[in-house]
Amino acid sequence: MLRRILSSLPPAARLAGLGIVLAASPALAQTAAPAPAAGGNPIIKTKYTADPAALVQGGTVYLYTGHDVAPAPQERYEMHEWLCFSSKDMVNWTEHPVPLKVSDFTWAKDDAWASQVIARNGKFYWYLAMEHGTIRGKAIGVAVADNPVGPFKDARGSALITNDMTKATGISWDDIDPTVIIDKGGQAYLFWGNTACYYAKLKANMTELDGPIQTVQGLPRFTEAPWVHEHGGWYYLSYATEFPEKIAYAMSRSLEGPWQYKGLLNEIAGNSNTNHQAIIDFKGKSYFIYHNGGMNEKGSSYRRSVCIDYLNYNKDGTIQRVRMTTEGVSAAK
Ligand code: FUB
Repeated sequence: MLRRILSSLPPAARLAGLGIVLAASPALAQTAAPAPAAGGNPIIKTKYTADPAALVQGGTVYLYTGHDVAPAPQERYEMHEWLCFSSKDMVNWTEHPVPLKVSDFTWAKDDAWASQVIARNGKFYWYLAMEHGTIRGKAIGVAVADNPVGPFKDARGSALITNDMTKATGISWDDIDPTVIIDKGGQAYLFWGNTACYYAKLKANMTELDGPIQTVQGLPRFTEAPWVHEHGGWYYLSYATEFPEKIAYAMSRSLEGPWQYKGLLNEIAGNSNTNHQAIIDFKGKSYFIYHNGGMNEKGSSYRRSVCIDYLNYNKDGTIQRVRMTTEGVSAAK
């Protein structure tokens, strides 16, 4: 019986659809593999997730991602909304209702690309890359909420960064991949870019620039996906390098540089030409959060999935190469 039903399916459905087919038949369900337990990579197994950004708030990690929805076998980005998940142990994740869509920004056209949320003065500011509706190219907007899971709303009613504000490259997609940090003195900085890495100070209201846009120097072969974090008195600027992308990093004592290039942090992530990392400390351990194209046989550079592995620092503050694993991390206590 099982053989007859399976042989009537196309080959891909025999693999991908096995669980669905078996679930439809109680007799066959007995032979089905048990549903995967929580844990292991990728961490979200119900939908494609990309471009992770994580925010630690007390004993909870909030994970914000893009949502790849391009149907296989199409090889193009199709992304209209951002997703939010939370966890108290980095293994068990709860999905929250979609907190934000491109359509929440009247000035934006499409492309819910990479983003990051930061907390300040009891509010949560979410910086997001989108295609601008009237100014050619990508742009960065900011949304605000009273709660890390939303509801978020456009904080300005206009883009914070548009393509006509940055001139270091001739491309129209250099204003993507925002990352945001507040230094020890309370000064907020926004970094972003593709091909060139830009940064600018933010006013305390977090919704306006506070000075000129500058270009970061000292990041060899910078492609995109900057992520800035602090650990042990050092600032780190990790970024996607070359294409297909690996992740490299630089260190500095100041967010305004000089940045010292330290080499590669992560290799090309399985089945995906992008990698897009976020780095956090949580409950005494450090984590490297990234995406690959490995969730199922339809996974690819355009159907990506967020994964988590450990990040280990050396005594001198440099970082060991990440080991991407299928098992992922253990529950944090
Ligand atoms: O998700 C769209 C783009 O792919 C992001 O902006 C890049 O970082 C890459 O992950």
